[in-house]
Amino acid sequence: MTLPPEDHPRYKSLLAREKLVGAADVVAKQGLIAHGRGEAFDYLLGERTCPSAIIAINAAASLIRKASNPVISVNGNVVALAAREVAHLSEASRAKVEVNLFHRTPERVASLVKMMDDVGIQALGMKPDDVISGLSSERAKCCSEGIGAADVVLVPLEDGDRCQALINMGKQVITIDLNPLSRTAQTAHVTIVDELTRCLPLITDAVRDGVSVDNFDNEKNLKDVLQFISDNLND
Ligand code: PTJ
Repeated sequence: MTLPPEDHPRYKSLLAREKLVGAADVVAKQGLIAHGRGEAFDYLLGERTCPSAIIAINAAASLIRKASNPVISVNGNVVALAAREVAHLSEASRAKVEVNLFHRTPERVASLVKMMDDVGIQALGMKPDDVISGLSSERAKCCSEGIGAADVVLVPLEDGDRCQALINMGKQVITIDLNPLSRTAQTAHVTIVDELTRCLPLITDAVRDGVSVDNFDNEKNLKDVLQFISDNLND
């Protein structure tokens, strides 16, 4: 990995790109396209965590805290960008971590499980023995002790169809997606419109602080995000 100079005005952004490119064996090529889309939306947000995201972060932390069997589902982008942040959230919440891939190959799953192992997390995913019903993609393959048994699932950088399938199975779904208009963002119970590496530590802090939220309206929250973007553009 070629590290960008720390005084570069776009250091964080360049570092994220280097991490993804440097992990070319585990990040799907399509994941680079997904990242570029995320970057564009982050510009519109002013590359900061907006107030509506904080509300969603607290709602997510509350759901994870109160869950009997929370699971963090990770893909190539998530592990390449934020393995350590995922590990911290898993440790704080006792949520299991499962590698669940759209572009699934045994080699990619094994490498991603190894990367999570390197940060102290024994991730599930190597031996799928269950399915997410209603999905025809490879992403249907999951583990009975992970996503299969989960009551709350955090699915960052989701590709769309799985969110609805998990909801149809009766699970509470939290997503992290910089695009407030994506199908996943519009479908999840809690959508955090924020950058992955920026919001994961905030969710972990909120879990540690014992945050409890009773009323959360995802539709209203997404409208507020769009208003925030619009105000941002007008300023
Ligand atoms: O690793 P695999 O095989 O499971 O493949 C994963 C990808 C990323 C290819 C797959 O999930 C995919 O195609 O995702 P999409 O449909 O492009 O959706 C990803 C969403 O995440 C988009 O709406 C992006 O705006 C958003 N996004 C990208 N990078 C970030 C992000 N959101 C938050 N933080 C980011 N860093």
